[in-house]
Amino acid sequence: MLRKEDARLLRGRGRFVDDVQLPGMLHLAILRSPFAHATIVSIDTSAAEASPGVKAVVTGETLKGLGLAWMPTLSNDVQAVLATDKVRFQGQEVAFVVAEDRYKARDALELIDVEYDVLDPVVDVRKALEPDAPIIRTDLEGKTNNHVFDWETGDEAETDAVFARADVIVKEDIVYPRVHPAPMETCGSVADFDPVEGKLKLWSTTQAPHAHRTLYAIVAGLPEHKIQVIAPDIGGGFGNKVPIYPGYVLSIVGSIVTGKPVKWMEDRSENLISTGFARDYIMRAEIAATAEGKILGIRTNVLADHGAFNGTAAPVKYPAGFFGVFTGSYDLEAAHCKMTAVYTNKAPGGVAYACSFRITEAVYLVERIVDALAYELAMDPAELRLKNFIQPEQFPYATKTGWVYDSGDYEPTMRLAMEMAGYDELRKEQAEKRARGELMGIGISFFTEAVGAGPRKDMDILGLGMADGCELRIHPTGKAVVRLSVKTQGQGHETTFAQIIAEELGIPPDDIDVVHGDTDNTPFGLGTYGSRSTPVSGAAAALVARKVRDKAKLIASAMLEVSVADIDWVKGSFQVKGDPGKAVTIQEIAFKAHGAGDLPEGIEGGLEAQICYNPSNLTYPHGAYICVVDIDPGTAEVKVRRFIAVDDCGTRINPMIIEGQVHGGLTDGVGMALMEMISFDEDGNCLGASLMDYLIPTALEVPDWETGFTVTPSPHHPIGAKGIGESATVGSPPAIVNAVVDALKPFGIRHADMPLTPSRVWDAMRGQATPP
Ligand code: MCN
Ligand code: CUM
Repeated sequence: MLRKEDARLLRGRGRFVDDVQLPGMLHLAILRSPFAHATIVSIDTSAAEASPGVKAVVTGETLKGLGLAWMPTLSNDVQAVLATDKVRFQGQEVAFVVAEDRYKARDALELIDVEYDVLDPVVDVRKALEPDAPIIRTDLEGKTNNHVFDWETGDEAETDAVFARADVIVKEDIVYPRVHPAPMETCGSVADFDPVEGKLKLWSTTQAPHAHRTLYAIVAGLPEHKIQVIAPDIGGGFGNKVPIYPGYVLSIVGSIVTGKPVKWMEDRSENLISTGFARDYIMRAEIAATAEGKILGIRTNVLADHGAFNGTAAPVKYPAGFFGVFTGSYDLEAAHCKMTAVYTNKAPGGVAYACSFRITEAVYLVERIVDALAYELAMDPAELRLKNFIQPEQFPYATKTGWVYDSGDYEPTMRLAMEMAGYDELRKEQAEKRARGELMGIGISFFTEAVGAGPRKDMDILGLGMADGCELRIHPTGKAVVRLSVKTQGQGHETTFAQIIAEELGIPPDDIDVVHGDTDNTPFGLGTYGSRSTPVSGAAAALVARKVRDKAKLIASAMLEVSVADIDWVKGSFQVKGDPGKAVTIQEIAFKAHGAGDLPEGIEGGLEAQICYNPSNLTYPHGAYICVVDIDPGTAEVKVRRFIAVDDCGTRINPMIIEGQVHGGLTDGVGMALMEMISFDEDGNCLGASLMDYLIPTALEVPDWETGFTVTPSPHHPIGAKGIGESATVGSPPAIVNAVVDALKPFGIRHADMPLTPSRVWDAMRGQATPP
């Protein structure tokens, strides 16, 4: 089925936050810190206030008076809305101007005079905990270092024991650099506070409208029923639109202060330097195995750069997200991880860019170190993986770090990818080319993801349990409206959720309207991230439709004048058993439910239902990726020649949409593996503040993707579906890096860090790998 939303999006009729125009609307611009770390000595706003068209200039001091200078983050830390004491990263919010138009607001920013006293910044994460490191979070009482948290999973003693009896141990330092999701639409909001009604309407770029509304209620002390959060069309989220940014809060303050609607829309540089980054994990990985290549254990030590505020958006009990699945798709005897997270003078964030809550980092770690092991054992990396897979009869499989994989059948997925690639032929071609001095590499990655957070007993964000509501109403003529708590950012929910209902009820998908992204008109739920929409809300949609069908059955039995036990559900209608000619369609039942005459005793009129779905476990999609690269020995440029991706997301709802999700994620992978990285100079200046410096892939850098699939349904999901939205972003970077490292094998190279730009590959070829 083609995407329903494309009728409007392809004709330029989408309605994004920046399309919202309200009568009398004013525009907000934010003054940001030019320094990574500096004390604010004074701020003079008088010239800005006198600038033409300016309606308000607000600093942190003003917010302090209102008790709004600080706000909670999604990770139990606090973040400055506007800096009061000092600035902690370049690009941090210092003051804002509200003016008649965007240009006047921006011009007035230049007139704000801030005197800073520059402090030494903490830029190198490895030095953040040194005793003489400057202390960033002086706002936290008694804080005498830059430590955020320590976290540990698995069993250290058990892991040490398997390492002690291993024949081979391979150790590698692996860096997953700081990257940025860079959605096409940047973040923004329009706030409209009505002082008479006391009601706030907030259009904003949010992936989680309900969670945001509850937090605004708690932070600002506004009554929750007087806040309406609307996420209209979103031009890509990729996790960038999960956190609450100071800009959203400032537009609310701006509207309250001026009594007018206020729009804030950040530009590309603001987005790149100040909103939620991704990754930034420095990982020491060790793998232990027998001489025959049976993997015994993995251990890792991670140093995590969280920036100036801990603004990660992970379930409360999971400060490192779902990094705990770093044991991957392998049946190990023991595993252990120790992590330390620190503050640095950089923008906050951490969970974004299709990471499945940090599974990107976990999969990169395990798939890289398994390849390093194959290198040491002189074993084929495909063979090594096949030898160590968790076997189908072991599911549900409890990992050594406490996760229960719901289902999986890895070998067929791997074999299909190898067959599509022509793996043996490729190895032959490579051997011939190597003999001629040509650099060709073949890289494999095999991943298992954990997506679909909750269940609520284990998972919550700031105390809000991770479950999702769904409401379904069938109109008298048999058309329907379904209301979701999740929010699409391009994934095609208006199509796929209609398909789920259609499949359950036999109503054509075009007859089903999907309403989402408006807290006044949808049931409560935690929103879209971690590829949880299909695993959680998709389950809710199937179950709410079944609830409607159960009621329809009672009405059908009365209409057909037979007992409930004597009717069957067949494709959109209830039929009398053994007499298919006697039947009523769901549309006829819907009319009866609203129509003249009596309904059976105890049955209320109408045909609708509502549900809140709390998943019993996550879903665990998997996939096998094979990448073929050629490296130009003269320029060290890497060309991805072929990429084979076989994904297993259980039951597939819309194959075309899945294909699109996979293509997008693979393109992300090429970006991260070969060109993307946010870097800083020693003063903490962000060097990736525009798309001239922060490179993202285009059609020129990507091959024609070759995709395939296997289907291993989730046993606990009502339709057996698992998530797919982040699989390819998670799975592809290691395949590409493994391919590049494989191509460089003649140089004796076992590891090289992303992004594998020509200069890094060049240095690696010359045995002088650059420190990351
Ligand atoms: N789908 C399907 N069959 C399945 C699983 C999924 O047809 N077995 C369909 C779904 O119905 C949905 C799409 O594939 O239309 C993605 O579903 P799912 O895996 O449930 O992921 P979400 O809808 O929760 O999307 C979130 C995920 C995340 S977390 C990021 S980050 C990301 C991604 O989706 N951001 C995206 N893909 C994106 N795609 C676009 N275009 N824009 C983004 O911002
Ligand atoms: Cu980790 S990015 Mo998505 O979960 O919105």
